[in-house]
Amino acid sequence: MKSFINVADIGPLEKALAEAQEIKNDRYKYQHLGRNKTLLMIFFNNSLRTRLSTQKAAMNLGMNVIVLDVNQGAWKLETERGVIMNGDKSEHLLEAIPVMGCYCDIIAVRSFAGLKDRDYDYAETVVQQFIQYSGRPVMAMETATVHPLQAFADLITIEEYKPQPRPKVVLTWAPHCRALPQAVPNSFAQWMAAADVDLVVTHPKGYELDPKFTAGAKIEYDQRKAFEGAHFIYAKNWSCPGVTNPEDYGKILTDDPTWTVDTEHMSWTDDAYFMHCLPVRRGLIVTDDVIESPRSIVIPEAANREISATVTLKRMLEALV
Ligand code: AN0
Ligand code: CP
Repeated sequence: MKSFINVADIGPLEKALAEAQEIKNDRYKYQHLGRNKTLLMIFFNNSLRTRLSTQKAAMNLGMNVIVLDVNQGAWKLETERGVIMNGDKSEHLLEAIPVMGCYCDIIAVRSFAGLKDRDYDYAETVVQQFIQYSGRPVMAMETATVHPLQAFADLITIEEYKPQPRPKVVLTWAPHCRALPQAVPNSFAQWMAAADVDLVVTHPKGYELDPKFTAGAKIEYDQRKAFEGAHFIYAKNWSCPGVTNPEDYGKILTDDPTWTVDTEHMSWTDDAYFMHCLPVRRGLIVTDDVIESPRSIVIPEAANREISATVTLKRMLEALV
């Protein structure tokens, strides 16, 4: 695998899931693969799970790891071309990226959507520059539009907990006080569409995700109808993707509290498991009762981030010449 961005990059999902199980049984099995190989993790945004689980995965594989928080201690980076750099930014990404590539074998990048310019975000401008100029394979640790390590971990979790073949999986929008990216729901929809599940996406009007990610999913605007018969409820907030109204891109269109997942919502389902990628704001996305209930699997879901990252890095190491 050269870079890891989309579901197609991992190949057949049954094979990836079998490898996840193999790693789970012995997470140090491939420790020889990473000997004298270095992973450089670049963070433009905050992280708890991605930072820890990806670093742990690299250590499982015997790699060396360097972590750089671009906003803490590095030079402030300019990302646009053609600007006169007389402001607070001391270095251009176009020099910084090839320099970063000199010190590692694989680069992992976290760079969220700016949520101001849809074309800039959806062209994956920052990550494409890493792919083009670093000379290294790039692993997405949540980019402007995708979060494949999360979606892969979600798939592993669903595989482990599903009560029947082809379970009903519901991705539901829920309210939030700050505008959030669409990367998590985009990747979740993309990976579920490729998996053996029935995917229903539910959200208020105006929150339609980019159809390139939701192809194959059923869109249901009535949240109650969507929840009926569900085996998994996957809650997430996202800001307006700007599909129907480009000028609303990145905006909060509603904070309707009736979309918060509470025990009544869960009673509409077929005793569904509750999932969320975390971090989650209680009282907005989900109530305390639901997230603390025995049907909440947010912690095993987070634990599977180590597994998805180990399988992914293993594949990337195998592809190095
Ligand atoms: C981020 C998001 O919604 O994309 C990261 C989630 C993994 N969440 C926040 O910024 C709170
Ligand atoms: N789920 C997830 O990616 O969490 P972090 O933002 O803490 O890494």
